[in-house]
Amino acid sequence: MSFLLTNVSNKQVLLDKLLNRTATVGVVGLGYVGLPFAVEKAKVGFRVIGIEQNPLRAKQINSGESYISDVKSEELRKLVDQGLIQAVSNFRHVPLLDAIIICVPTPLTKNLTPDLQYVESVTQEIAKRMRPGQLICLESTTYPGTTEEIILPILEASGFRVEEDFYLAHSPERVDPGNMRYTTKNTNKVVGGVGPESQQVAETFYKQTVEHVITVNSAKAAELVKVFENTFRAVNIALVNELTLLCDRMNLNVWEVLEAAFTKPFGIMPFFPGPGVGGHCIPIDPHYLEWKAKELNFTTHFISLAGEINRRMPWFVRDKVTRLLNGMGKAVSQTKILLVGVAYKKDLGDHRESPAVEIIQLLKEAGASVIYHDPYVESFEAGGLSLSSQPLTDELIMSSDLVVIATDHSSIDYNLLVSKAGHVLDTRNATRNVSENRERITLL
Ligand code: SAJ
Repeated sequence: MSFLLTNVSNKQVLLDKLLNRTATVGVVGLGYVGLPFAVEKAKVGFRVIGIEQNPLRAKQINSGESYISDVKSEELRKLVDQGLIQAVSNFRHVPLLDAIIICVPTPLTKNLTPDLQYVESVTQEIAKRMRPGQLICLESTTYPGTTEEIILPILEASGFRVEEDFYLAHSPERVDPGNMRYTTKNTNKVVGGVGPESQQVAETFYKQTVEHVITVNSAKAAELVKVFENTFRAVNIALVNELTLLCDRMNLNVWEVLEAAFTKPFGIMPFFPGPGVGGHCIPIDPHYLEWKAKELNFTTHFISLAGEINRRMPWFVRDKVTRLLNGMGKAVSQTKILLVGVAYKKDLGDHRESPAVEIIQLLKEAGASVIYHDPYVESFEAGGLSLSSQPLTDELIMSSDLVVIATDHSSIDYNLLVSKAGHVLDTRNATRNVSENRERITLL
């Protein structure tokens, strides 16, 4: 009888706390997923404790300073001042938490295999301090099976039992950094519990802040939903990148072809070529599925091929630069190249996995002197490079043998850039509205 009562009271107590917003929510990892999530939970009245391993970031949060462009500091400061958000750099508060949401990075190793070290280490820390009546939910993108095969055993090593003492689910993050239309609050959220009790608790939790919660029958299904979403993008981006390589050989303008193709009012979706695929999602997440499929003796051809084509693009850009300079009678090793944009996508300052960094490396290896301008990236250290953004002056543009547009930031005056440049290689069709001096522009 006592077991039955405990079980019913565990879940009911937690559900009541979630419904009346008296629950304390823990968010492990206050990055581009965790911090917006923490703010949304605090805005509806939950007390949120962010567990952020970087003490500098934790300090910034506690002083109401946002380092994520999608979170405004004044909004964060208000919630911190109300005592609704605080950040710590340890796991001491775990026993106080009713819901613990894991939003840590899931990178790849050098040979494209999943690196779950952050997920495993935070789960270990939680397992040491967990208590009955808690919901643990993984939001990090990962291969199907991670929640049940990796997280669950670590948590149950504590002696507690899932579905009875604690509840476990996966709810993939769906954050499009810089997207002002779709936010953490209004983006449909998929939720999959490891069992019916966990499903009910997780669904109740997310319904407190997300307008539409979509439930699937397992954590594994929820994990696959997300990896499919990113694979869908990687494959379609690779398709238009491959078309770009073919159009280069056919001497056709791929941008004109695609623009015309996307006038079809049904059965197509716009994707555009680029200098490669950056960010911490699209170039990475599909390989989590590729790796897991191999365990089942299954080859995910589309993922492998898409990755191979997308990773080829920086090399194609270097090849195009070499041909352009050759046409000017200039050897790459004797030239000065100005790269405009190093962020992995427009109007953001994130340069992680950015193809622009690899393009700089390749051009420097070919002997070129390369400088960059990016209004969002003051300086960066990556791939053995340590560079700072140079002011985009007329002199800088005119003194460059070639300008390469690698990121199509909206704030750049492309008319002015082209009017001052000797020649521009535009890998993003950022100059599509430039009408004068078109002869100075080569598109990818
Ligand atoms: N890219 C292209 N051509 C395209 C679209 C994108 O070359 O047509 C490049 C971008 O320049 C960028 C990379 O691909 O380097 C990734 O672009 P992205 O638009 O997918 O942006 P992410 O990775 O910041 O965000 C994506 C989300 N984006 C969208 O859905 C639009 C979404 O896939 C995920 O919610 C998110 O990753 C994530 O966290 O998984």
